[in-house]
Order: sequence, then structure tokens, then C-alpha cells
Amino acid sequence: MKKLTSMFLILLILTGISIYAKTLSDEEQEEIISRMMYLRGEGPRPASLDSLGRAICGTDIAADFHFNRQYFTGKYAAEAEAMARPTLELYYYSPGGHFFIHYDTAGSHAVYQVDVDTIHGGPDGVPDYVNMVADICDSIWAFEVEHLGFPRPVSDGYAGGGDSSGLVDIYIAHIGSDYYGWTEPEFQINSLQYTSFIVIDNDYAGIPPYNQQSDLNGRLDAARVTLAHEFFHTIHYSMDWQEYENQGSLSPQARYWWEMSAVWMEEMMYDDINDYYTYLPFYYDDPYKGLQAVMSSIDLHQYGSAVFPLFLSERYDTVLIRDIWERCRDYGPGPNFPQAAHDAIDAYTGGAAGLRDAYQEFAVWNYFTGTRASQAPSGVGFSERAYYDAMIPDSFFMTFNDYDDNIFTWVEDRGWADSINGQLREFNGFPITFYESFLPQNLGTQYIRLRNINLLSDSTLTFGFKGAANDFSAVWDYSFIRIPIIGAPNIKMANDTAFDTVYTDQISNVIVAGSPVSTNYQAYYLNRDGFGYSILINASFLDTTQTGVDILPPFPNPVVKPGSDDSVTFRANVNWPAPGKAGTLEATIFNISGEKVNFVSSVWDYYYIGSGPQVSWGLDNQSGSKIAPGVYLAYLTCKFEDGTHIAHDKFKIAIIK
Ligand SMILES: [Ca+2]
Ligand SMILES: [Ca+2]
Ligand SMILES: [Ca+2]
Ligand SMILES: [Ca+2]
Repeated sequence: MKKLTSMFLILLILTGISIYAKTLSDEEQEEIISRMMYLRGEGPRPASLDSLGRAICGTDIAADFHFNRQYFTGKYAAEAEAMARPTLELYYYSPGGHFFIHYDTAGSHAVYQVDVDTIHGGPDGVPDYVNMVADICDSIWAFEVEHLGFPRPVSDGYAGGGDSSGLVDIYIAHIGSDYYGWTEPEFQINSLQYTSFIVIDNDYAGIPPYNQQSDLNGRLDAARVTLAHEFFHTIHYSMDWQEYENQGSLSPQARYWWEMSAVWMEEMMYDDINDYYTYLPFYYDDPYKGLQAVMSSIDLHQYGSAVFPLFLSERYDTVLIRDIWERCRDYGPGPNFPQAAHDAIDAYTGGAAGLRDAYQEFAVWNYFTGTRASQAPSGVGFSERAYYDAMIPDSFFMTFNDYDDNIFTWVEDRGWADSINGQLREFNGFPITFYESFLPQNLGTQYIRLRNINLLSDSTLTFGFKGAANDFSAVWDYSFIRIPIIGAPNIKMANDTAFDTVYTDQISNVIVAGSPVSTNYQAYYLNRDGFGYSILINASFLDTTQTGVDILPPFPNPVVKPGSDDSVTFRANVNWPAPGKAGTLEATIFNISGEKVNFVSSVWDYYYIGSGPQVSWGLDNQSGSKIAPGVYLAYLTCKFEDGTHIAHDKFKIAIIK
């Protein structure tokens, strides 16, 4: 008996199990188990996963299951016990010799197109789906281990079977349709290393657009991005399995650096598949959220955050991602991402830049996506930005169209202290109020848009920015983007008062991207009582005597002997307060009998005074056929996107043979 007790204690120490075991409520156990059962394709989708915006990787759910295994009780413990590695009948060694592929040819786990067996010189008795998965695994090994230099996954010995030690097991199984696959931890080696195995889907029948592909190769594009992603997770488990943050009960283990770098790996390995585009709205929709934000284990923000490692590899070098992972490992178990990222950038640039500089440039790149992608100055922006539909919504900009005082008075006082860190709430002699709505988290951004600057009567505008943060050495920096683009955007390492001067005859709008950055991961929870920023505009009042737009007569009119390329152009001239405002110019053309002939329109972003939108009508009807000579009526409408002004006018247009 005595001997047994001491063995039990030794076992506890060896396995690292805390003897101060936490307890899980029945509801928590039910939730963790039902998520895992759904992931394994063995149960219905729990209601908590209904809000999942698109299919993702199930690694977080498997981790939640595995690391809570020891705390399950009663029937939950029995259910968990039954959830071992998937049981599949057949196996196949990848030609490269590192992978052991498990699959079925019958039953619910049968692979897609199980009878297709043609490649590699003819039938080999193995479905081509399996041959191709094995080939994909081999090329991923060659890329991630041999080319990029990441360490090979830690050996799991003979776990999973096979004729040699340390084969990486890939299970091709029917899994929950909201998941591409997952990487599941199995045995702890030490405080940094954990063995793991990979499960991927057997047919991707639930994931568009791949499920619309009936040819194997198109279908397997889903397996390509899954394997590039999940194999990288086996490397993460082998380098630093505790590289996660505890962010509270909703997301006990926030693995944001795992997910953003694994999505990045998909793009590095398979540039043409671009599965990551559909994650981007989950980043760009919430620019104030920091890179560390994981609101729940199904929060897709961490996948969209792949744009950060993508920025690092495009702006500096791909090698930075490996360096950050190696530093996360070398700095020890637990979360080190912000410090590791800073040190990697600092080392790569020889001290010329750090996380603050890089993050500010990143905030500028993020502005130039979606319909803003084409405005990016040379050398700025993601290489594929023209294909990113996602962009920061206008609703997240603090937009200012007019400046009726030379200081911005922000929202009402929301309980800020009178002084922050000894700094009075005063800025160049003006009282200030710190702004709080959508206040960015550490490594997040607030975008401010100053419009109509060309209407200021002063020749210069002075812009000031003051940031304050008590905790964790967080520092506010900001970027200053002039539109139209004149030269590269300015990056300001600010924190305290910083000023910019703008020549108002050159610039219509300015975008300011303000971001707090700390290398301390705990800064994600910045103390909101000692954190904020304010800005100051120093320029004189606007001339507001003119109104809106003038619709001008169409040109040419009459149109004499029109050729096939001739057209009539409708125009408007922009007055105050239209510059800097978006709007639409529309023309509806009727014939003399009052029948609608055609409709043309043009959307504009901004114009200066004296310029304006225009749109051409090619003297055709709605089917594109040329219209007969005669008299036509054009009804024109010019309106602002924000609804503040609408102008109408109508013209007769004569087409003469
Ligand atoms: Ca075959
Ligand atoms: Ca194995
Ligand atoms: Ca790509
Ligand atoms: Ca670490």
C-alpha cells in the first residue's frame, strides 16, 4: 500500500498533473464533450457553434478536450475515455517516409471517389485521394521542415502504428462539417514539447467552394490548405505547446499566434488557393481589436490576423515567422508573442525597427484594402490587396467633415480622471477629453478621417496627437496618410504630443491611424482608467457660404452625325460642402414619348472645389443598341452618400443625323 502511494505521487509529478485539480461543472463538461463529439463527426452541432461564420480548424476544440480530460467526472469521464484516436481499417506510408496515413474504403469514413485509382503508374490498390494526400504531406514536409527550417515534429514513438518510430499520423475521417481538420495533443514530453496527430476530412463535402469541385485535384485544394495549416500545428506542439494566453473563461487558451501563423503558412505553401481571403472580414471588420484578441475558441479574428505575419514576410522576410516561433520557445513556456515579435524585427533590421514601427506600417497597409487598395502609394500594401474584398468599414472611422472649433471636443466626459499619469487633461492650453468608443486594444488601431482640409482658409493645418497609457509601457504611435497620396505616409512614434503640418491646398483628406503598442502581452488588458488619446486641430474656420454641387449642361449637345464611339457626358461641379464627401451622379434618359431609354451613373469618392464627377452615355439603350436620331430628355440627380444634399436638373438632348 505504501509503495503504491509513492508510485502514485511520482506519476503525478512525471505527468505534470496538478494535485490541486480544478472542477468543471456538468454544463462545462457537457459543452466540451459535445463540441469534441461534433468535431469527430459523432454528434450534432452544439448550439454554441451556430454562430461560426465559416469552416475553421478544430485544434482549439481538441486542445480544450485534451487538457480537460483529467477533470471529467461520471458519465463524462466515460464518454471522454471512449474518444481515442479515430479507428480506421487501412493505412498507407507516404513515399517520403515521414507520414502514416490512415483511411477507410467503406462506411462513413470512406474517402472521396474511393474507386479512382489511376495515378503513380496505374492502379496500386490505394484510392488516389489517399495517394494525393500522402504526396501533399510529403511536399509540406519538404517546405515547412526542409525549406523554411522549422523543427520536425517531436516523435510519438510507435503510437498510431507503422513500421518505424515517429511517423506523423494522418487520419482521413468523416468529421464535423464546420471543420477542415484538427491537430490533437497526446503525450507531454516536457514543458515545451507535446506529441500530436492530425485528422482531416475524408471528402470536404461540407466546405465550399471545394465541395463544388468534382475532380479530385480541386477537391483536394481543401486538404492542401488543411495539411499546410495542421502540420504547422504539430510543429507548434513540438516547439512550445504552452505558447497561449489564458484570456478568461470564454477562451481559456488563446492560441492567436498559432492560428494566425498557420493561416499564413497556407498562403506561403499554396499561394494560388487563397482560402485565407474569406477570413479577412473577421480581422478588418473590427480594427480596434488587438492581434491577441480571442473572444472565444470559435472567434475567427485570430485567423484573419494572418495579415500580420503576412505583412512581416512581405515587408521584411519570411524568416521572421520562424524567428518569432523560436524566440517564443526560447523565452520559455507561456505566452511571449509580442516580445518575440519585437525582438525578431529588431534583430532582422539591426535595431532600425521594432514592433512599434512595424505595427504602424501594418496599420497603414490595412487601410489600403478593398476599394481603397488602388490608392496605395508605391511600396505600400499587401501584394494581393487588390483581391481583398474585406476592408475597414466606414463606420469604424472617426470622421470629421467640418471644423467649427479649432479643437475637437470629443464625447461627454465618461469618467476619466482629471490627470493621467500626472499629465493634466490639457493640450497646448486647451482642455481635452479623451475619447473612449472603440478604443483600440494593444496592437489594435483607431482610424480617424479628416475631410475637407482643402477648404480650410488657412494655408496650413496643424494636427496634434496625444496618447496616454499608464500600464505595461504601452506607447501610442500614429501614422499620417495624406490623400491624395503625396509621398509615403508618415509614421509618428508619439505617445506624447506630436504634431504634423499639412498644406491645405494640396490635401483633401487625411487618415490618421493611432495604435497603442506594448511588448508585454498583459497589455491586452490595458487599464482603461489610464489609457486614451486626444487630437487637436489648429486651423481657421471653413468657408461655408456655398452649397453642394451644380449640375452642368451635358456636352456635346446637340450631337451632330454621331459616330459609333460618340457619347454625351453629364457633369457636376463640386462646391462646399461636397469636397471630401462621397456621392453619386445619375442620369436617366427618356425618349420624347416618355419611355425610359437608359440609365447611367457614377460613384465618386471626393473632389476638390472646381472639379467634379462625370458620367458618359454612349447614345445607346439598355440593351446596348444605338438609338435613333431625335430629341431625348435627360433627368440628372447628384446626391451625397451621407444624404446631406441632393441636386436635380433636366436637359433636352438633340441627336441630329
Ligand atoms: Ca492509387
Ligand atoms: Ca505515429
Ligand atoms: Ca495568394
Ligand atoms: Ca513561449
